[in-house]
Amino acid sequence: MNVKLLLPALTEAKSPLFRPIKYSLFPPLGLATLAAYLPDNADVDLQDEHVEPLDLDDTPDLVIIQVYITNASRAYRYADHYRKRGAHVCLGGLHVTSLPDEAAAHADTIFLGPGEDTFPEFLADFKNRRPKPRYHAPLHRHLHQLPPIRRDLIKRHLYLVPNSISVTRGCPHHCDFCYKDAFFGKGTGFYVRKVDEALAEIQTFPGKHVYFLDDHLFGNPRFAAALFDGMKGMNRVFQGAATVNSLVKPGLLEQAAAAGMRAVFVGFENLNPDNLRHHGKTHNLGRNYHTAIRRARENGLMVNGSFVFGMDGDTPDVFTRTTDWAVDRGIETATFHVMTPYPGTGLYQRMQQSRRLLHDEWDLYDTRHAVFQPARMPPHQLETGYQDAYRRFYSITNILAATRGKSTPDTIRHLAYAIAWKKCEWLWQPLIRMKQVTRGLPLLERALDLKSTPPRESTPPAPNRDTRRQCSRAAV
Ligand code: B12
Ligand code: SF4
Repeated sequence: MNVKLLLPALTEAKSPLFRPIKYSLFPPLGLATLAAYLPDNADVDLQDEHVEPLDLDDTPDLVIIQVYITNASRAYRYADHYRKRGAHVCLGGLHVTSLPDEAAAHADTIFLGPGEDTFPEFLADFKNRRPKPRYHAPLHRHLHQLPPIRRDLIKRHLYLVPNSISVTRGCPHHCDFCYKDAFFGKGTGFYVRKVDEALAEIQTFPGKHVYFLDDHLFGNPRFAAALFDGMKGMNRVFQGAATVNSLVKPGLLEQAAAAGMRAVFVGFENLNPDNLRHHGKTHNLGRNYHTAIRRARENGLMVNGSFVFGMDGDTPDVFTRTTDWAVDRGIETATFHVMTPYPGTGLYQRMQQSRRLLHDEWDLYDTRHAVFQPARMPPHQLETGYQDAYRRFYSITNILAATRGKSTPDTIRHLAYAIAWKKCEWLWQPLIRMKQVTRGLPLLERALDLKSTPPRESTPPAPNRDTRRQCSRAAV
């Protein structure tokens, strides 16, 4: 059997305005996970359009396509193409789960939810020539004794971060703008691998660096503690995501740092507690954002703060207030998003009911465009404010300002990391073109692992006027 696994490029990834490095970071782990269930004698080809031109001139028996919202139109085109060539086409992933009927028009079989149970069931049916048109993930899920992910199918040299791994699925929380509840539905919404199996997979990685793609690496404290314990002495440096409240609590953060964690992605989302409450981000409420950042720094971790603009309480000054706050707090890197109501989420339903959605051009649901009517500004102001926030946060003046009060090693690390990420397209683009991007990995490892010491001050830096105004309203 010839099997083709495809990750079509996100539409924005093909725009000349976007930075190719962002799309050359992670290999298609979901597809490599599914490939593990294929029979040993299958001839398997995995292609990721973010990093290579697709070869569509073949005639596979089975085609597996992963669909995100902004690659949906491409995914459907490729699906139609292969169906015309006689292949059995399977579509799955976040967008298919959100809008199954839309996807079903382009597929022989669609899959709703995670694929660990449904894909092997489909393969058995396919072998018996009785494949169903639709498979729903069961309500009770686990990740025990997964077959080894087919990492041999991943072209490691095409990615900056080939050692990426997911040791959990989902998240224990329920923010209404997030894909999480839409994808996991009423079934188990947060579950973890066996620690030994996760550690065994990490052991196979060459080099030092590991990137955990999990939504909340600290989400199950017992699991996380055992994982970090097992990683101690492996001589790894790693990055992952955690929530504000998990960083504020003593214990896990210290263990993570001792095991090699050097950077953490944190969803601050918004500085206004009314906004957080409105969107169900209750685990951020009443938490001290400053304490989370200070504790991360004291434990030698850099912070990548994630922020969402366009919530109903956001007025046009939200952009400068947020960037000033992030700079004042010394955050190393920031990711900004225009709030985007993904189909299937609570936010989407509310927007639809109140007729605030502007259109359903999924290509533009990329967190860079305003696809709904914001409450307190016109849509174009939300988009330009978002763009200004990036420009402002990553201006050389603000990159330097954000290092204020840091030790020399922390300052060097901060500058190396922020500048390499945002100011070195001239370096990344030729490396990507020459298919040599992995050469950047030792630099990343070294930058992450620069020895870090606690900052000189442990009190919050004096807020500027805007920030003080914000903080008096916010529980941060
Ligand atoms: C890596 C990643 C990316 C990569 C994607 C390319 C790649 N190589 O995969 C890059 C960097 C390009 C990216 C970009 C963005 N991302 Co992103 N990303 C991720 C991340 C961290 C990991 C994905 C992963 O590998 N998961 C692990 C594997 C095992 O799971 P999986 O891929 O989902 O595959 C499973 C199932 O989906 C299913 N499945 C998938 N396809 C198929 C097909 C078939 C046939 C079957 C049977 C099953 C199946 O089975 C697999 C095994 O269970 C996730 C967070 C997460 N924890 O998943 C966010 C995530 C997907 N990203 C997200 C966001 C918001 C974005 C951005 C908008 C961010 C931004 N502002 O730029 C953009 C654009 C996304 C878009 N347009 O839809 C959101 C959700 C987006 C959404 N559509 O709802 C997520 C969920 C993070 C979050 N918690 O909010 N991202
Ligand atoms: S904490 Fe993050 S991953 Fe979890 S539901 Fe909220 S936004 Fe989604």
